[in-house]
Amino acid sequence: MKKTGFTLVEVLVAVILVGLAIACLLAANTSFTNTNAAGLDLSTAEFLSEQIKELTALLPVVDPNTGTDLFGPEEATLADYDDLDDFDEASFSPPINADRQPLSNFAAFTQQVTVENVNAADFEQVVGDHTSDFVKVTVKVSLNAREISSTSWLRASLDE
Ligand SMILES: [Ca+2]
Ligand SMILES: [Ca+2]
Repeated sequence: MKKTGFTLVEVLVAVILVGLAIACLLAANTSFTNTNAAGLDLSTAEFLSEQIKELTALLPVVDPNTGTDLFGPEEATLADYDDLDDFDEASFSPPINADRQPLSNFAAFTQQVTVENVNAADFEQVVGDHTSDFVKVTVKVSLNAREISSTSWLRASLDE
């Protein structure tokens, strides 16, 4: 018997194989895109945490005028905040940069700041406001109300 072309079954098998290959490529591409997007969001979150760190780096830990009288903002507006605990429980959406300006390009992101005194012997242990020389600042960044990163660092009031 002489074969002159492909049988219907051979053609069908070939079509199915090509279809499977395309489906696999599409799936791989989608997961790559998702991973890429998540990486980009994390980089943005890191950038936004960094803005708060830079903004507060030069501020004293306690208010220059009233000292430890009050924990929290003595001033009415962000522009006048002049110590670290002024930023406790502050939430910025759109997020702000190190110059306290809103970053409207990142409007879907939120910076949530927490300022806590921690035990000098155990930085994991939160103590009463203004009862230690060490302060932990935490910035949580969320995208569309979903938290995507949390960054903390320490400041000491000893260095002032
Ligand atoms: Ca203040
Ligand atoms: Ca304050």
